[in-house]
Amino acid sequence: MSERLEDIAAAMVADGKGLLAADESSGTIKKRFDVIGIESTADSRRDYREMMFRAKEAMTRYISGVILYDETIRQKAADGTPLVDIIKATGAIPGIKVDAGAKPLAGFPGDTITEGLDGLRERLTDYYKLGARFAKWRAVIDIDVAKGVPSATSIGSNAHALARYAALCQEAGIVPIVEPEVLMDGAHDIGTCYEISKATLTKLYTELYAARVVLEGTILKPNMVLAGKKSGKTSSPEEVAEKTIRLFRETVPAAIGGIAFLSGGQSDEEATANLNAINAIGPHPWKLTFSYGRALQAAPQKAWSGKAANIAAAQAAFVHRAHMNHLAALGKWQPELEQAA
Ligand code: 5MM
Repeated sequence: MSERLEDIAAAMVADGKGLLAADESSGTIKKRFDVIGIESTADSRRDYREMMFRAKEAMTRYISGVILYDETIRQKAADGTPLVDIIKATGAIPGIKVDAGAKPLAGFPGDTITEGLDGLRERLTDYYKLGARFAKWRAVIDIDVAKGVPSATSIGSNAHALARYAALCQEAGIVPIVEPEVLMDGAHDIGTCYEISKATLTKLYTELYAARVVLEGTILKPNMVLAGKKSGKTSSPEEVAEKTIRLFRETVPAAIGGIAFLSGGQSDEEATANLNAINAIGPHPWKLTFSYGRALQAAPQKAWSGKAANIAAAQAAFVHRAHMNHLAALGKWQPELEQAA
């Protein structure tokens, strides 16, 4: 495969394929395993992820790349094959989460700043040698309007950190996924999500330009424009699509390599229906696909439940969700396909 940043970025969003976000940090994967009653150990995490990476139909037809966690990129499968080699053999590209998590922003209660820039240049060199050709950094922007969250300082600091991260990635020959996640956890309405996402993306691209990041060699991983979960409102896919695309047309340069959404706590089918509606109102200046964690993994996780005997069923559940999202990335998904399965 070409090593040019713009070619790697293009491959990440090509042909209706999307990304599997399997980069849960140890704390997050433990929470997921708690739900299915599985102890989180290095071996159980390995077995679970190996199950997905060996789901050949999903990996060869629907998944363009996998975002890994530091532990996983160094792990070997039960038979001794490095997990990275299993991914590469399917034609998918290995990637790596390089941020060190969102921490409280001093002086701004309720806001966070994502850490991880110290020593990043050296870590990227190491990850390149381990096979990573793209990376991910997630900034977290919560919304609580009554409390003044997010502050302009939080948006500015996070955008600046994303730009410094992106520039370091490109220096190392690695495509940066820039993820400024405006959370859907709050009680806000869809219009507020739109405004906060607009302020965030505007600042992000100002910082990326200032840092001399080559936009063609980047992927944006954004939230969709949605009402907050605690608002009790669910926006229709048509409204989500219209507002999300309007937002991007106002703020996201056509030059970027592509867009791969996070699912952010939407149900599996909601995340698919919204992505489909977004692509159905195209053509758009960018490819728009998925980089889902929960919306791709919830079903296979439940089906697997830590038992070797369930591997085939779990892989089938993963293939199904990957297939549905592949169709949505092409604007060709229909709800009946879920029932049929
Ligand atoms: C898979 O979860 C990722 C890692 O989260 P932590 O660092 O908190 O463990 C997360 O960044 C994920 O890649 C994105 O949020 C997208 O995942 P969802 O579940 O929102 O699609």
